[in-house]
Amino acid sequence: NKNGGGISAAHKVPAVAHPLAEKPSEIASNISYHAQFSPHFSPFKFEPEQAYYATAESVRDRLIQQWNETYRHFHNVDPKQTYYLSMEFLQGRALTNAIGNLNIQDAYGDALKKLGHELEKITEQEKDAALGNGGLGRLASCFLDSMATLSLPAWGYGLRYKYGLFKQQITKEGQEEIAEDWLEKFSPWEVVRHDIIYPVRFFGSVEVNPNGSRNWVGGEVVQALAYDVPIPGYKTKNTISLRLWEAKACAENFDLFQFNDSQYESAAELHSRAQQICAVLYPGDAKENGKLLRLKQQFFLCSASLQDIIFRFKERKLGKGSRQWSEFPSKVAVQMNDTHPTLAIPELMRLLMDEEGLGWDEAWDITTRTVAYTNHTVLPEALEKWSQAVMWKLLPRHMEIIGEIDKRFIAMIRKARPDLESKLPSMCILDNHPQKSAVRMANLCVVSAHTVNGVAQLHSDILKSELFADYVSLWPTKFQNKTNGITPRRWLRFCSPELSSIITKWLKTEEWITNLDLLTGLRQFADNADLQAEWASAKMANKQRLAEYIERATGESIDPNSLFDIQVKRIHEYKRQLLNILGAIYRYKNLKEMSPEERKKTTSRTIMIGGKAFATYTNAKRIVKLVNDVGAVINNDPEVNSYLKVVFVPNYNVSVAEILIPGSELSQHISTAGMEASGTSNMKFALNGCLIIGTLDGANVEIREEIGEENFFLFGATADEVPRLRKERENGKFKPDPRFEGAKEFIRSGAFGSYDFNPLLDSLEGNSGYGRGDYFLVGQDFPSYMDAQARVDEAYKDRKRWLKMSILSTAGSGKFSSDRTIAQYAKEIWNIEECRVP
Ligand code: NBG
Repeated sequence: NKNGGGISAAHKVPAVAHPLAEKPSEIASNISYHAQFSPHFSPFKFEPEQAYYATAESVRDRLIQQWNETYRHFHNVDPKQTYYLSMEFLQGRALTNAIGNLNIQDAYGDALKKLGHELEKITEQEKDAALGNGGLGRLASCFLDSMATLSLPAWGYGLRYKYGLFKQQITKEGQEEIAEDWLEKFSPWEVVRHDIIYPVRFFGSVEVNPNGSRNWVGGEVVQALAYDVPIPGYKTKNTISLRLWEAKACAENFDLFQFNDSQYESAAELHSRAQQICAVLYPGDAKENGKLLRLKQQFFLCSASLQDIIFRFKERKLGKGSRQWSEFPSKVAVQMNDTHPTLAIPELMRLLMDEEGLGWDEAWDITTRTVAYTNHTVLPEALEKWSQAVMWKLLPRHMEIIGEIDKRFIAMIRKARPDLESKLPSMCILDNHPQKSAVRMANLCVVSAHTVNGVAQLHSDILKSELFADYVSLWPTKFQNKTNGITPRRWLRFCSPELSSIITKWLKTEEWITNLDLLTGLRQFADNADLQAEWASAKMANKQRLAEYIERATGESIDPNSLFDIQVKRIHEYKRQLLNILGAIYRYKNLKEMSPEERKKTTSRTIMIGGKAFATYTNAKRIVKLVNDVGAVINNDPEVNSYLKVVFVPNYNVSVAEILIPGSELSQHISTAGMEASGTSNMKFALNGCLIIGTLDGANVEIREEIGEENFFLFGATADEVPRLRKERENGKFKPDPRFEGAKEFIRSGAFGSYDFNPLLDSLEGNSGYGRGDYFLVGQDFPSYMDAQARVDEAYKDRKRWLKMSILSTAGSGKFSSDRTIAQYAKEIWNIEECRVP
């Protein structure tokens, strides 16, 4: 065995020590025990893969102890609890995080050494749990980490997709999507709860009982089975649950008679239809049945979670008698992560009325005091609208309830606020447009939720002044801001141990890991030569690790002495990767025109761009192709490739981010102002001492405030200028910058190959309109972007100044801890308190 330990190590030490063993030798014996007695592979194999599963299982043993204690404690104390409903959780890998949160990394490192393995290599065996698309899903995962760390009584509820976000492969054609089978072998982090299972109905009809009550009957019923994932807190015993539902057909739905009659497909049909529900994250919804499947997923999550929440509420009886329903909102807070779980509203109404026998007024009072809604975007295409026809078919009882909510809302406006009557067509829930009648999910949320929040100050202001402006005078206190945050455990402590040690050394405490505001203590040392030297060497180590990764992933060798400039996020026109690559093209053109002497005076850069394009988003895929083709030319041009490289980082995901972010020096957050609700990677980069070039958009605004405007490379139009600029452009008043025209012309000339990039370039021309006429103002912002880039080049030449700015970035990032965000949700929206396991 090339790892040294191998077979003999795994099998010489069968005796299992206590699961909470602290000595490396005992931990080693626990790991060996799992390799031998929780076998998933043929015996006598102890390669890194087997070592990973055995290590994960031994860590899980520890978690299960704390986890059970947490359940018991919550049960006994019976506090108000928060339930975070989200269609997405982008968890990434769990092993490093669990070992780190339990603070046992050294002991596990030593134990694995005894077994002939290296912890770092073992952790790389784990597949990312990618049950999310991007920022929204990763935010949910950071929130869980903070809820556990703050010892809050809280749960995450999601779906157990078999295939998470696709794997991105780059071929000659550009991006190719490959199914990512994260459960291919199994996940050691989930525990199936065979006793937690609820029926969820689809289709059918509404039956009216003689007493006037209504019941949803018929249709098809599938079972929701719970899989729990432990979420350990940092420096607390509290370990909370992410409960993921899986869909199963009931045994009685399997038609044995048909099967025995050799009609295999129809006999198994319900089974396969049940399996479809949790098959993939975000099924394509271009066609009707894709839309239906997505709606089924959303309802499945809401119904199973609410049945579970109600079960728990009823199970914990106060004293001897049973609980009063009126207490429900003082025991339960439901947070809807975007509009995806909006069906929680009519489903809670239905369960309370039809299953529990409450009247409308009481059910409505309970529901509205329980649910809160977070908006994550103002992009029109992301605001969900479901066809009324599809909804009537799939959820007839819920459509009755939604109709009634709407009717009462309209009546209330007419009575209490006749001044708003003219706004009703856009404020009400049902859009009864004859051809495309729809249910507006965001309106249902605003009408029903006690609180609506945006995810950064600017975004929350825009919600109040534009998207939801009409509701503000009606419910002035309903709208709040909760600026996003990120967990400093995963995004600094664990992904950059070198920088973390330096911070701890200079602050003389580790407390910053749970009280991130303490980072301001670094400000006083920003000029200190010793700190700067240590800082530079940690950054260099991270850059080297990143360079090695890039070489492995792409074959491209990059120079760690060049400026590492990174833009990683989903590919979208509003995020303007196109601005980045046009800037790179201009830089290349410029370098080509310089003399060798002049070139030597420039700042060498490695521009890295990564991110996935939605499978059917053609322009986004063209951008991926363009970045790759530009890279192929520049990186192979011996005249300039020691001054500039452009690398497309394939298959960007959480674990790739954990390598890229610590090694970054400059990162780009350059969306058209007003369009990026918050952004969260901007926070991760800044926390890691990376400087930002960016627009006044989303959380950039607050980051710049916190770290100081002199440490932020600002450019571009502001959100309030954007409508005017679009108008001016439409009226032919826009005069493009020659540098912008030159960059586009260079692509058109075929300098980057024969692929037809014209549709992409054409989107930057012509009259304004969504997706054309340069709606995203790339040309408008290009000159100021290039000027900001020139300031970056200058700043980078001054080592001391750059290091100072880098230290000040980290020092000013305290506000962006998700601990702060979650503490605000807990206090200002959920009204829940710490419930710490003794
Ligand atoms: C995204 C926004 C980001 C924001 C995250 C998390 C959606 C619908 N929205 O700007 O685009 O950071 O949500 O709030 O994915």
